[in-house]
Amino acid sequence: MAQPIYIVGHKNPDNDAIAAAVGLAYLKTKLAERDQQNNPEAEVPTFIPCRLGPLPAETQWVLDTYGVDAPQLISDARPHVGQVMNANAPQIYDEVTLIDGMSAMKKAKTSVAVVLDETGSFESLVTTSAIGKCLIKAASGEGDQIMGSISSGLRQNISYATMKNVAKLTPDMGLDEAKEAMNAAHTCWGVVIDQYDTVLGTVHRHDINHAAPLNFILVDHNESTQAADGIKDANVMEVIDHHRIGDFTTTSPIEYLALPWGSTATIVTTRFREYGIDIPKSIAAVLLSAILTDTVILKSPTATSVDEEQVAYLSDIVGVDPTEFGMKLFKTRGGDSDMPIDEFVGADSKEFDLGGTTVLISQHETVDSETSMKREDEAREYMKKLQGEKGYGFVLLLVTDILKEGSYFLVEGDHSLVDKVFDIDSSKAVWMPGIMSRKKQVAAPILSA
Ligand SMILES: [Mn+2]
Repeated sequence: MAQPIYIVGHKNPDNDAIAAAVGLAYLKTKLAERDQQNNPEAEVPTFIPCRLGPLPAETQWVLDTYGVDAPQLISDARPHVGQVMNANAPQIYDEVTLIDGMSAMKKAKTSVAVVLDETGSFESLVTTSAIGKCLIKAASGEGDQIMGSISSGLRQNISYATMKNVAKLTPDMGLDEAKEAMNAAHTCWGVVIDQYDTVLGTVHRHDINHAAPLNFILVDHNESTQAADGIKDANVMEVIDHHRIGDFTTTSPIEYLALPWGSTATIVTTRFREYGIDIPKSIAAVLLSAILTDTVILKSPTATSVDEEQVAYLSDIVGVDPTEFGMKLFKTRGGDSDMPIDEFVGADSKEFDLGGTTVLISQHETVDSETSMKREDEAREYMKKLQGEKGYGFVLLLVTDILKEGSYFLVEGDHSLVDKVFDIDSSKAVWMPGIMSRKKQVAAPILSA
């Protein structure tokens, strides 16, 4: 059977990193199925969407709402015990005889079997060679006598041949760790048991020493600092990305698709369309959500006409208005009414030095500034406290409404500089249309004043 192919986005995944993996795994599977129709010999590999961290709130929401499985959580790109184990070893009970054990192994075409106690829990392993040794020991006499002693030997209980030492492993254990466990138990054999005490398979030291690197397709990233740990030891087959090309290198030629569009989900959507593969509603919703979050509902300067076109195409399939759908996504991030106030004000804050005075400029991005502004008094109180404690010249909070495309300015402390730079009276909240970027539109003019 062909080795599975893992499709994974960057560390600390955002919605796009996850959606691109989900969408591409679906597309690749459909393409492989189509190849198989034309060529029945062709194998359909398993494409496994993966992720390197928790699901963002909006991803959780879209997966739940449209009934899509979350990608598998992985910790790194190296093979783990679960990927090298032999899952075919038969499971037998400890009351059986050596001959029963032999026939179970013959049937399963393996040289190892798992022995369970009467409660069904793991007891030990047994191998064909250990049974052979038992029989040699049992053999006595000459000629027919030998035959007789062997056949009665075969009727001995399986426990005569079971191993004394077996390392207990878990499927997510790294191979180095598994090797250590085997060394500690003075054995070449391990048994893989999950958290429900179910035996999943067996591992021999040989399986670990000869483990093949795993196959990967990278989406929404290419730089090694953002990639799964151990990616350098993996077999990267393909990259689909919309970021700058960093330190990515390979030893052999691969498919590498990088386009300066608003999201990786946009690129994946165009691939579906180029290949003429229908996008089901559920997958369309996942891809649409990622284009909308990565491009801030097409308002970000990174959004292109290609993104717009895919948003129109996908929202048609899903049957939603893209702006309303995008708002729902951003609202799942919550926080406007229930976020602790220190986070509301301080989660995205930066200090700036104005030659002697330090000021703090914070930004709270929202799709619902009305709800956010209901917390104005509470925010101001916290800002005042911050200002006093840290001795800031002023604390400026931008409550940026990404839908209305503007920001409320809230200032505590000496607001004369802000007033001068922006020609406003910020003794109370002021709505500033068009101001979205702290770096370009707020900090820069304040610093150069
Ligand atoms: Mn992206």
